[in-house]
Amino acid sequence: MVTITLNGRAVEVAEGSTLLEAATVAGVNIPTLCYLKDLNCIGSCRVCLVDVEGAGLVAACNTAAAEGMVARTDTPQVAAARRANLQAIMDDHRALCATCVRQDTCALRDLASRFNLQDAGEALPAPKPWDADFPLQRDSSKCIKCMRCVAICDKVQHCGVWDFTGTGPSMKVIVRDNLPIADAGCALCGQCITHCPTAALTARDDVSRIMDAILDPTVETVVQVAPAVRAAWGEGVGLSREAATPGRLAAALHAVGFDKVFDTDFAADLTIMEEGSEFVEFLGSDKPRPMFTSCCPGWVRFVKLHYPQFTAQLSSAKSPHQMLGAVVKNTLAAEASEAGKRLFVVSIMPCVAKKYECDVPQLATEADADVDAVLTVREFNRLLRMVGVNCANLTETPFDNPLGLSTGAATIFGRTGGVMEAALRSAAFLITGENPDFSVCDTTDATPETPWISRELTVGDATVRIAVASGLENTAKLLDALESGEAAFDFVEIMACPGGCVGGGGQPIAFNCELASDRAGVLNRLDAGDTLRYSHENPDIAQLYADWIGEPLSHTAHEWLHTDQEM
Ligand code: HC0
Ligand code: SF4
Repeated sequence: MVTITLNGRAVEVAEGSTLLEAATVAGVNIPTLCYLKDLNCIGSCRVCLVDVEGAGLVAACNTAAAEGMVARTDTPQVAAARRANLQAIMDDHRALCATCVRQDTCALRDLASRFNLQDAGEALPAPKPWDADFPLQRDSSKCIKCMRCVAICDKVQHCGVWDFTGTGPSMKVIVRDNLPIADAGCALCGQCITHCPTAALTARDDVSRIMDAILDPTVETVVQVAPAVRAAWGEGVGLSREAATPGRLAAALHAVGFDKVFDTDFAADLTIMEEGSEFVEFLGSDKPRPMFTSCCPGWVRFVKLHYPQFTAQLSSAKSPHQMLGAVVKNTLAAEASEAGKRLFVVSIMPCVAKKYECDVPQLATEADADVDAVLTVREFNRLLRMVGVNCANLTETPFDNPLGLSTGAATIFGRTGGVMEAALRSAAFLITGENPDFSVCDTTDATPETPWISRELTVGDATVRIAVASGLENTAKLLDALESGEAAFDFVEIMACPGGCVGGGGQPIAFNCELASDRAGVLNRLDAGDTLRYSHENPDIAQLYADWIGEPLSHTAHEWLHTDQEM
């Protein structure tokens, strides 16, 4: 341990701590822009300056706290130096705050107001054009060169999409090798968006398309919400975790004007029926191990772009929201058409890659594209604010039926390990005829910090080796271990975003605050409190099979719910 004096008070911290970490221990706030814990401690924004006796002004994020050091954060000189550095950043930032999608969550705007800055670079030139169709959008005139996107994409997500050229004032963040973004190996996880302090990186905005559909009298709008949305949607509209219930979420979706409000959780149960049955067949086959889950489109893009040798091992099951879209388009179109309408399916997702997934042509069925448009949770929050929905006053309502009832197994899809846990609950039943104990399938120890977790389970006569990973750097480590033979599994769940969809790139943004595990707790509590906790016990799923699909892996199931991953 070392002891320093910070603002006149003794603070004891672990050896190797930075001044910024020491300040956190002492409860002293130091503003930051470029700092990203353990990933980007480069002191480039110079907003975290502190005054160290004998050394002068230094960046707190990359200066070690040394024994006997005396430092101050609370002098007018420190404030003036931070303010001057902020002004320089602001002068080079095209500040269009009035219409900016990040106006409530911009770390630069927050500090500009806190440091009483008067002028900004509104008059700067517009940026170079960007691929307007790509789900990840960039406005280089808002980039403050903090390098957080470079760090997160390279060190956490293994994609290395971002790079920089030049030095000093002419330094610029660019797409690696100046490639078009569509060719740069981007998995579309959206982590660079949620870790950008400004609106330099955003998701493509599809709110206007959805408004047009809602207002069109010839369109019947059908909306569905992903498992992880229920854990986070309230953050963007000021609702506490307790108030942001699934019932209030369903009411909010009706309030913005959607005609039918269904739940992706229903289709998560359907996915388990299909993928669980596929896995039981796979176990009895001599196909190469392991089988991988395929419901996360960031992961599917990543494997196809970076580890194509594993593509053939993806489950053929479509992701739940694509399955729900296919079921809606195949079972409800006739009724809508009799009423003179066409169906328009919208998915509210914690994810940016789903915007790409819904446009993949081979996922369409004969009836139509499964899903017509995807909104992130942030866009949904904007829609709620635009329509003026007072979410706190909404009376809770159930999701519409028959595609609205779900089990706790489906709810936990939204956190890392949840798909595996839900699949094991039902695969064990399919093999033994009995429901397994929940503790046998428990994956709650899967975290973004562990490269992967693994188990060896006995199911009937079979031994099943499973692994779960989230975050694409962790995923790359696992794939490398599988390739070298250092690890061997039968079934592997991958989620591209650290912590799974709860930490998704389409979730509400909280600067320098990782909320995935807190949100996972919401899903775990919903699962524990559910009367139905096994996908195969969802009565409406049984009805869907009886009325339309026959049985898992039937011809219709293949037509509607599966795809050829190698296409
Ligand atoms: Fe997920 Fe999904 S669990 S990918 O994280 O499988 O986005 O929440 O909707 O489709 O259900 C995201 C979340 C989903 C899908 C589900 C899967
Ligand atoms: Fe990298 Fe993900 Fe951003 Fe793509 S979306 S550039 S993979 S962090």
